[in-house]
Amino acid sequence: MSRRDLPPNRLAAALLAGWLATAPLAWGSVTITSGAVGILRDEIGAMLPAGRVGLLVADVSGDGLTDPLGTTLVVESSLGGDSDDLILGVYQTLDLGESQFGLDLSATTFDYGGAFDAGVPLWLVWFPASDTPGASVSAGAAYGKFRTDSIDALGTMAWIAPGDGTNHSLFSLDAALGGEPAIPESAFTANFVVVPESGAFGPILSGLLLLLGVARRRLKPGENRSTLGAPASIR
Ligand SMILES: [Ca+2]
Repeated sequence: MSRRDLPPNRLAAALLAGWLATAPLAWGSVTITSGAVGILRDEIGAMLPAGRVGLLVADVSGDGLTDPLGTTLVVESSLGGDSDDLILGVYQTLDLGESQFGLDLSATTFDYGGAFDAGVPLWLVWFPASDTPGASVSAGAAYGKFRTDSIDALGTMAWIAPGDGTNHSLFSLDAALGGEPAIPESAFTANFVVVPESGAFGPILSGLLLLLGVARRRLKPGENRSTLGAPASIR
């Protein structure tokens, strides 16, 4: 499938967006008039079905993304519930054409304020197991995150907050959807895991301490620790 195979209405919208991008309509907000990302995949590389939740996130401090444990999946919330990573848009996967699933970013509007201004990195974040906007992100869930400084041939912006008062189109597509440059499938795979609640580390830590205790008891004077058969991680 090539970009020529995208549904005519989406292609027309993309072309219109490119024209509108040259004509700022109003100061004080940014509008992504048209955009799409895909094909989005789960942690084993399988294409997501319809309805799975994805986010557009601004990393306001530019220090990377906070772990999303406890994030409420709504606009103006933040990753982890209290971070600089501001949620600008909440979407659900849909058919972008010929049963290729991703997110339609069209009609996303956001305002700058405080430390959030043009130039900060933007991110796509998606949760293969989440199908309910407004719900919270659970411990141990797989998620994906993506951004690039490249501008797709259909787009007018990279994943960087654009100038105030401008309209843009934002596309990042893999080869199956005709991306130029094509995004590798691995970049759209959910390669990250939400960390467990801090309490869940207790049993793991206890196990490690027990293992260290056993190793110490088996150590005789003058004996080399490396001969004790302890796991490589504690040698
Ligand atoms: Ca951040």
